[in-house]
Amino acid sequence: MENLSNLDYASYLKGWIRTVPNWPSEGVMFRDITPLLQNPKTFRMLIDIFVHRYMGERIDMVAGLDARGFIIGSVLAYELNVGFVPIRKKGKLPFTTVAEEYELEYGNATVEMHTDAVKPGDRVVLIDDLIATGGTMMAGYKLLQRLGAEVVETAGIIELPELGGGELMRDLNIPLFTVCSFDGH
Ligand code: HSX
Repeated sequence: MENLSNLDYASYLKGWIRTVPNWPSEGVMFRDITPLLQNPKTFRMLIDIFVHRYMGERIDMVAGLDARGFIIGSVLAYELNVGFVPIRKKGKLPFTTVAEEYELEYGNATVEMHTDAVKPGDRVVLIDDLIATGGTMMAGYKLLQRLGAEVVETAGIIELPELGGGELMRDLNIPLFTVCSFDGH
C-alpha cells in the first residue's frame, strides 16, 4: 500500500495526468485526465481536494462546463449536497437559454445555460477540467453573472500558464483555483 501521508497530493495527482504529444494537432501537448479518473483512489483524492475546499463555504450550486466539467462538477455537487447545472455547447439545451460567445484560436464558440438554472444571489462554484486561454471559463462566468449568481470561485484541475488564461482571470479579479499547472513540454 502506498504511504501518501507525506506526499503533496497535487503533485501526486499531476503524475496521473497523461501528456499526449501532437494531439489533436501537430505541436499540441494534450493533457489527458482519463488516467486520473479511471483510478478509483486518484479520482477520490481529486474530488476530495475540491470538497475540502468548499465544504465550509455557503455554496448553493455547482456549475460544470461541457464536457469534462460535468464529470467532476456533478460529483462535487453531490458531495456538497447542492444542485448541479450544466453549461453546454450551443444547441444542446432544450429550454430557454442565455448564451455567451467567445473566441477560440480559430473562430468562435458559444456556451449556453438554461435561464432558470440559477437564481439571483445564488453562490456558485464554476468548474472545468482545464484553463488554457480562459475563454471557456470566462464565458461560463459571464453567463452566471448575467443571471445574477455570485461566482464564489472558478475551479479546474489544470492550468496551462503559457496560454495566459489564468493570468488574465487573476488580472480581472476572477477567483480561480486549480490543482496543478503544466509549463511547456
Ligand atoms: C478544453 O478547452 C477544456 O476541456 C476546456 O473546456 C477548454 C479550455 O480552453 P480555454 O477556453 O481555456 O482556452 O477542451
